[in-house]
Amino acid sequence: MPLNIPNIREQFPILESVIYGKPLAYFDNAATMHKPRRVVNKVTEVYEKLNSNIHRGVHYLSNQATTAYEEARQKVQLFINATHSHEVIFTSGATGAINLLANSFGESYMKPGDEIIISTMEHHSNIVPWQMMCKRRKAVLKVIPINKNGELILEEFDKLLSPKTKLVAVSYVSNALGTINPIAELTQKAHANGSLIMVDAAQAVQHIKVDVQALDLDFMVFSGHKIYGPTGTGVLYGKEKLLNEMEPWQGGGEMIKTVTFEETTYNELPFKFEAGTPNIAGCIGLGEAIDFVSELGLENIQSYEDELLDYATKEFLKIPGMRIIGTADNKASVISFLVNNIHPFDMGTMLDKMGLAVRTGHHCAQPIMDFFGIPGTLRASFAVYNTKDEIDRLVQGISKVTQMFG
Ligand code: C6P
Repeated sequence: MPLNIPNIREQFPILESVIYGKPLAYFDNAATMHKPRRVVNKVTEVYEKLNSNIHRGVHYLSNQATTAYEEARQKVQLFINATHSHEVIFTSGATGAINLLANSFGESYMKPGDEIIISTMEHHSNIVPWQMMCKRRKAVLKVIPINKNGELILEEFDKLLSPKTKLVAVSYVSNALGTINPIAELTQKAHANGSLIMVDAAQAVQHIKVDVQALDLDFMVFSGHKIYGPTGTGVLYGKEKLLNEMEPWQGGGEMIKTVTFEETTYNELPFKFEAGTPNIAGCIGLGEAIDFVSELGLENIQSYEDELLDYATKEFLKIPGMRIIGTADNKASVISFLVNNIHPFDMGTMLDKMGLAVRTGHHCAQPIMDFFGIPGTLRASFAVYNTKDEIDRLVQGISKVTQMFG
């Protein structure tokens, strides 16, 4: 069903911003997305009408806040099609979720000499926590290589799998290249080898339907702020059995059943993994963001964004000297690029003066930049509120800067 884009844009007050006298055209959606008014209002409403700590009080407001928080968990459950709502652990973001998993999984399952497989195209958040865990547990980190289009080399993945592989931790969509990885195939191969899989869906859930049961994922993480929700929110999904087996990472309030100075017993799921007061208003706001996405329909969002990606790719390639980094067959709405030898920072700064917000740098994915032998790229990433007119302005802006640099 075609989306009513002008109507969608009206729901995002920030899109009316004027930057250096020019209307804002925001292409930094992979870094964070803007929030529709209903999400902002929901967070305000929590503070104005519900504010109270959850799962603790007998009083009215505490019960109201607890109900709203747990309803948000159920919205996430339905959105990712988890079997139980207690398989949804609220975290501070994808980074928080991966650190939780790396610590708990490491403590519970990894022995010296065990192996974990990641890929060359991971975000630092899906590299560093595993490196730290491998150091602690004397485990081995292996890396799936990519080809020059920015796609995983699956035959090499097959060779890396071994009886010692405990976990495969890969991104669904690369933030720096836009590549959509063949998660169903990777999962099937990991499981056939007796290994578990964790999918970093930080750049996927806002574009593609991620059904954890259909894909048979063991773990999955994402960030709320990249799916039109508040910052400081995120999710770790895990299969009930695995979460039950795992040791908690952080200790504190809410994650305990009983505490004495001799011993502590832990709470049941999901609370075992949610020590301390969580981001109550933020998580309720994330539930509202999920409603926003679900009401538009992810398939509608995806087909509109695919249209933007195709259009932008064709128009970008008309610019002399344009080099797109990440040319996989299957891509989400992210374009990383360089033009001639213009430094991304210079181009990005000049585009900013035209009201065009793109990201520049290594995008927290330095191994990808090393692979392509470049210091960084410019990156334009599209959300459902972007338009072809905005892309035309971006193309004109890039062309103008290119001409200025001769
Ligand atoms: N990528 C980008 O501009 P946090 O910071 O925890 O919300 O998300 C971390 C993260 C994990 N995995 C992937 C694939 C990501 O893209 C990100 C965040 C942003 O590309 C910030 S560097």
